[in-house]
Amino acid sequence: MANEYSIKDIKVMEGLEAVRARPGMYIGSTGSRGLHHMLWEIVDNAVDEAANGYADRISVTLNNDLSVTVEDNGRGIPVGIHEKLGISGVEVVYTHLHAGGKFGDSSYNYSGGLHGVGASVVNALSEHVTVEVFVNGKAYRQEFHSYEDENGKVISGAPVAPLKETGRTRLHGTRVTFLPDKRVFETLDINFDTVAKRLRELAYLNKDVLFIFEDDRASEPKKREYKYEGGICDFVKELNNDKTPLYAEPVYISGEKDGIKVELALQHNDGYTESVFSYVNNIPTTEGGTHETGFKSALTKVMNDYCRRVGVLKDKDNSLSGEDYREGLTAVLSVKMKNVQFEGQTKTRLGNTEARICVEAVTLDRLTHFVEDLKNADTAMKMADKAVKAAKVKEAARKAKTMAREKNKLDNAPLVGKLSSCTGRDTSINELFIVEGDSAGGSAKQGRDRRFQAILPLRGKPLNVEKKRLDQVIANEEFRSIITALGAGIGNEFAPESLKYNKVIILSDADQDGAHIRAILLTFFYRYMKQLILDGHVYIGLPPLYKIQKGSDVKYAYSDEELTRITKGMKGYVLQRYKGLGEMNPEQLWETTMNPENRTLVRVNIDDAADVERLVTVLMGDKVGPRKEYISDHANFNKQDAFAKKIGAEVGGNG
Ligand code: 1YM
Repeated sequence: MANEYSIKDIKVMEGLEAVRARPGMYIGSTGSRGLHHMLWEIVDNAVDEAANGYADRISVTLNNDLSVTVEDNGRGIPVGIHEKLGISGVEVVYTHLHAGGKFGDSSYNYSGGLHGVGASVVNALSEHVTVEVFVNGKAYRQEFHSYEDENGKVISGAPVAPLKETGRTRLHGTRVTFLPDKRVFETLDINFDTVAKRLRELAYLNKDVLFIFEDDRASEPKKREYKYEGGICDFVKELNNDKTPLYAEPVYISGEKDGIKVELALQHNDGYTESVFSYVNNIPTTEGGTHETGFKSALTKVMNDYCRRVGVLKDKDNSLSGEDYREGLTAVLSVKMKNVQFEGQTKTRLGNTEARICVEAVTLDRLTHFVEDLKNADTAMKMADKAVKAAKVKEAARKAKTMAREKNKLDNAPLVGKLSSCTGRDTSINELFIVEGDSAGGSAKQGRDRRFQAILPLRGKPLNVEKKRLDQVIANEEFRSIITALGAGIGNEFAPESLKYNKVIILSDADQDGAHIRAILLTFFYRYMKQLILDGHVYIGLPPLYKIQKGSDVKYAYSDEELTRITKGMKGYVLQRYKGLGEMNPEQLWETTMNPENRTLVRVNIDDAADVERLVTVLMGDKVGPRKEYISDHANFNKQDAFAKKIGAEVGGNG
């Protein structure tokens, strides 16, 4: 296709070409993640507009032709002509890689993404992009496309024509439609749940903004709307939904200092777990960072001062620790700032020192005011009481822990409890199978490759850890044998470098009990060895559901769909449904579930800690209603285990 426009913009096109040449550098990957990243870049621009107070409605539509439309009701991308470049603001934003430091009045850029280059990156990696701007009663439109020139070279993101006024309108805002280029991406399949989950999270983090999500790709369109008037308070309430809060309304504080905006909502429940979810510029900081540190030290200080002032702590008493004040705490901390520095293994830890100073100062000031306000006396006292109890229990726990350690020293033999260790010493390849039931454990022990596979059978259901304290967990024999087998300690003392296995594989039956056991084990790892999951060591083994035998030919099916596929047109076969691992003989168990060549493992990864937390609560909390529902919905797992899928696990061939 001829293109009259791009000639004078050769330099610009070269910029976008660089994006084409190395898409990974700009959006991380050309797989599913990268594809979703494209959407987030455009959504970020709309969210910025809302965060600056100009928009309160953002919609995302997945269209039937696999293009995506994002729209906001803000000011609209500037349509005026850029002084130096001689092209419209819209065109600058969509073709100039470094149209960073914004065009109009330079306000915040909260988007954590590509700092203003996002739109041009999306354009560079799209087959076509249409930008529509509605402002001052007028509608404008510009299209961009990628095409092959005479030499077969792909020119990407080229304007088809300059921005054009197309008519009158009563709307205001920006509408962007883009079709990701199938020559760039391995898949164009945007995941409904991923988008819904993220938009919901954004709705919590940007209160009063309405997010509308429509999926028009299927024959039955789906639609979701999210809007939270309570913002992160609603988020905290939702996280505590299945628990028993100690006071009805979350504590909410907010403030701004040195250009950093801080928002915090917290509410204690009667459980023992600390769940702090922090964000910077709407991006989850799973690994925490300076802002969390600032919050935690301020909370400890404010509460210790309060406890002394009201006499909960006497002069002779030691101050309580931060952990005590955070027992049963659910909190959401959201910080908005410029020049964000991410650190850590997964680049999800905030590194900026000024964030610690600012969050600490704002929290100290506002939270002190809160607890000193007489109308909050009840809440403040409940927080204090909870911490005092926690401190008392901790002392008992400390003793129990020492005892457990002493006991482990005594038991310090290669054989830990019922563990059948492997013979090889290479911890980088060794695998530990945690197997439901003694009989399956026996088959696994006989069927395994003993050079690198160790077996730990579990008798019955392990203790439900949700409602237990660390000392009670350690006192439980099943968990103690897991802790000892892994050899890396527990809780704050977990030492990944001492880990004895590279893969920890949970093997349980494909029924409700199996799902429950799996959930309990994952909860245990999540609570007490989170690093094990973060480092990708935890897997779920998938045993087959059916054996299909015809003569000497044996096949296995891991889901009902697979069974249908295998048996289609097949005659005279014998079908066996495995009700449990115990029904398989050692050879079959090896062949189908343990042999790295054939098996399917699901790696458990914490993509969204908030989700696990919620899920875990539903499964483990004391409200039986939601739990039953969940288990019967999901216990029957298909090829991808529904539970694992829910917590963001990915299915991998043999891991
Ligand atoms: C559906 C995507 O891009 N909305 C959007 C983008 C911008 C503005 C408003 C905007 C920003 C500013 C001034 C400013 C952008 N403008 C620019 C740039 N929605 C979507 N809505 N006026 C309008 O930040 O100063 C980049 S993005 F650079 F032109 F200002």
